[in-house]
Amino acid sequence: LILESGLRRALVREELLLHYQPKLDLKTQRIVGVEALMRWRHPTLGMISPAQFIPIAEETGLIEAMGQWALRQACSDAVAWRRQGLPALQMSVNLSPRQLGSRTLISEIATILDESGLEPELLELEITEGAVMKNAEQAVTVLETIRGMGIGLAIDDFGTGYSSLSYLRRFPLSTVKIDRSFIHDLSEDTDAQALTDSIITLAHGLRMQVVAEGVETMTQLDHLRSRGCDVIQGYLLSRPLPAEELCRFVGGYL
Ligand code: G
Ligand code: G
Ligand code: NA
Ligand code: MN
Repeated sequence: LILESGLRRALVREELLLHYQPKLDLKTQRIVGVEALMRWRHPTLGMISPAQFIPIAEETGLIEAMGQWALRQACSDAVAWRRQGLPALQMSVNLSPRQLGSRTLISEIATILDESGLEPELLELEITEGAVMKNAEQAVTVLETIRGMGIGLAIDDFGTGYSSLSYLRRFPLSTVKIDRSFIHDLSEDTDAQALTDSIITLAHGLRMQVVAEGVETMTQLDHLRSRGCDVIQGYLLSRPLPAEELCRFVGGYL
């Protein structure tokens, strides 16, 4: 309850911020994009993890305003980095189930792209299976509209929900993100290897790009590269960074 009332004020008091975690293309060895991850700097409690406040924001509906803020901030940071001379990076932003169900989502995205000047091809939205399951029919229509605008669509935490396979066919996805629980078990667990290998083959068969999240070791990276995984994200490369640090990280990587 304390968090809920605090969250209502967090937006206006500018206590929310975004950190950015870089993604590495395994074929070109270049940073190709970043995922925007929300943070809440509470005036007395300090940094609060999204794992704690996103569920509350989702329940109370505050996520709609927060998500809109995050999208606007992320697009504007992406354009600012370009102006500072960084190469074009794809900006990935998480979309919650509630946002996906919002009637105004499409017009909000269009307005934010227009105002920021970010090319739609450089934006990607990350959704979870739970989000599309809530109202599959409506979701297909919304997702097709988003793809029609040229925006990328990633399915997040893939492999942890239900009916994964049918969703891969029904939804116009461009990217599959393998859940980090599979990546974590890659080194010792042959079942995790079999699952990871299958997801990569399946996604490529459906002409989707594969991102592995939560990559922490070279062993994991080597396995993923040998299986043709396209992109990795995780502490091995970098933790999520504040905007200026991300800018320096990418600059130093070139
Ligand atoms: O950054 P961290 O690993 O602590 O994130 C925890 C969870 O919060 C993850 O599942 C992540 O997807 C989610 N999350 C982080 N930022 C956002 C956001 O801007 N919007 C939504 N909907 N979820 C987010
Ligand atoms: O659900 P989602 O994929 O959006 O969650 C992203 C979360 O995972 C972020 O909170 C981020 O801080 C965390 N994360 C990013 N890289 C790693 C990693 O290599 N290992 C672990 N354990 N968590 C990570
Ligand atoms: Na995500
Ligand atoms: Mn994820």
